[in-house]
Amino acid sequence: MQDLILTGPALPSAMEALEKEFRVHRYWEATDKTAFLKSQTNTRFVASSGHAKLDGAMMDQLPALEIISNFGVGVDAIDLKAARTRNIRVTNTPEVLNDAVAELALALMLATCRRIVDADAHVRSGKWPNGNYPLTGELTGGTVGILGLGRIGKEIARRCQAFKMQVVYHGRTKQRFEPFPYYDNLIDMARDVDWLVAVVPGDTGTIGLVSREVLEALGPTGAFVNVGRGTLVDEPAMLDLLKSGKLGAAGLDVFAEEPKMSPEFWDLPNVVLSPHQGSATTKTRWAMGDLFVRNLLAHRDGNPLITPVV
Ligand code: A2R
Repeated sequence: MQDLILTGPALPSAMEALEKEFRVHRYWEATDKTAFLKSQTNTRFVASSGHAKLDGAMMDQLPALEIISNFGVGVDAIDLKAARTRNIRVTNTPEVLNDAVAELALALMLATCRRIVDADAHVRSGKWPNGNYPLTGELTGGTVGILGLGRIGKEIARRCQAFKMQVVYHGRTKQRFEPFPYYDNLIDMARDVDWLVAVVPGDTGTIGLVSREVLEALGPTGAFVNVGRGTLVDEPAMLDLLKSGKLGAAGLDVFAEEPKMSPEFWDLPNVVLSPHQGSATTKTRWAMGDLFVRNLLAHRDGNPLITPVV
């Protein structure tokens, strides 16, 4: 049996599969990380739970390392350049989570627009008999700008069309075969839409992409939804604009330093908060775990990687 370092807790189904095929060493449980890594100089496999930082310095402590299999599509915790220069392969779990993340994006849009969380609290607190709940907006007829019309972005676009919305998008490149209008400038798109939905990765020059200027362009009647990465938005600026009403509303699944965030978010009535639940369904997490393990097995058995990043 080969040795494998697991950086953080895995789902029971993935754990069972890993333990059947590898001798699993639990990095997150080691109190002395340096001593742990020193004991792993012959280890060729790393299974990353997606959160632990894997930088060049750590890779250097594992001279036999050949592959890092990441649980999740976002690989921003892994230094890909460092992996490439050391001939370390990296895999992720794309596609299998598209529907779940797209569903959550729509759920956040609906909850934000129809004020579902606040309306639920209104009923539970017994206020309904004293008067009707205030009128809300609706998605129908609105325009949504998708920042990142990739695998997940396209699923969000389809669902928005089903809600009778107009779809436009921004990315670094215009996609020839997509029917949606393209904006090469994010501020221009933000100015023209009712909803800005962000689903770009955290590792492709996206830090702070949704700047104060972008959010101001979205404006008091606009809403921002983030199911990508917390780092892609200027979070303090967003908080400031939500507090002053210069940004209408937000539905947020990701945060720059999650699970930490400013408690000021908790008091805002125009915000719906979610604890990074995009792919967190039983079915999708099982499929992610399956792909996460199968990439490791493919490498071990000399087969082509199923979903390589590097
Ligand atoms: O820029 P393009 O044309 O390569 O489009 C990609 C876009 N994107 C960006 N857009 C603007 N500025 C950037 N600096 C930038 N970097 C990337 O994001 C593409 O349309 C989209 C990413 O699509 P996929 O690679 O297919 O990723 P997927 O599977 O949809 O997942 C997106 C992210 C994950 O990395 C996680 O962070 C999160 O959603 O769950």
